[in-house]
Amino acid sequence: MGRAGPLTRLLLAVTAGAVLATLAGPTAAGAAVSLGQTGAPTRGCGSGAYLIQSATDGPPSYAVPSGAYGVITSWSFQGYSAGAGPGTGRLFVWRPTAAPNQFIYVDSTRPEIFTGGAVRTFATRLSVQVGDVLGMVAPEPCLLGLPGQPAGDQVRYFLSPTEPATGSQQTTTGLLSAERILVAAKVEPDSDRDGFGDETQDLCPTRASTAGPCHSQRTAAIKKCKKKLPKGPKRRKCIKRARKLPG
Ligand SMILES: [Ca+2]
Repeated sequence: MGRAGPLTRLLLAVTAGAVLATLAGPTAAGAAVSLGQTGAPTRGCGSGAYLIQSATDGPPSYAVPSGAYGVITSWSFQGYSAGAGPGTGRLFVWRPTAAPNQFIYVDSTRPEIFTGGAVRTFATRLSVQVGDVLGMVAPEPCLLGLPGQPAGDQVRYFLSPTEPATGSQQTTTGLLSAERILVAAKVEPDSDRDGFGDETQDLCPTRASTAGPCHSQRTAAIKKCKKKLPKGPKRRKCIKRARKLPG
């Protein structure tokens, strides 16, 4: 091979920039990350097929990374712009097992209506664990399967006339190679494991007992001292003790 052409050099520079941006970004501190990818769908998804992105040949990953994750707080999809129209679909989350063709059904979103040719993002709240992968059920085209896709991209699927129960283990009956489900999701940390994403859904990410504002123990205790005790040394002592509580 000869020297890298201008386009190759540009791509290398862009890639290097993206890597630096990633390293410099807040992801290392456990900020929200994006899973999967959107794009113009090119292949049908089979109207009732439960699709699972069981493997990817390269980034972006469809699996929840290690860390304090989390909760899927939104998901995105670009509707098909021809044929029967953009249609509807749901995001599913699956937990891999030791058997490559068996997955535990974790949770799913409600059906959402897509927009043809445009990416739409939908709010949701799905608790996930490290290693959980994205899946989808959509009657309209939702797969990317253009020639040249790496063979290591794998979508497993099964058909079911009724929806499986959450928590149930399902066996996939089909395997599509060189395919990606064009669905993306945002997963946020959930440090207190209360099922609310710490960045956009949980106003008190340090306490599992509430997703509302953190009530300061200190403020509450000082208030109690003032209500309970008349002005004097007892009240001052009470307040002094209360000031040592977490704010
Ligand atoms: Ca939380």
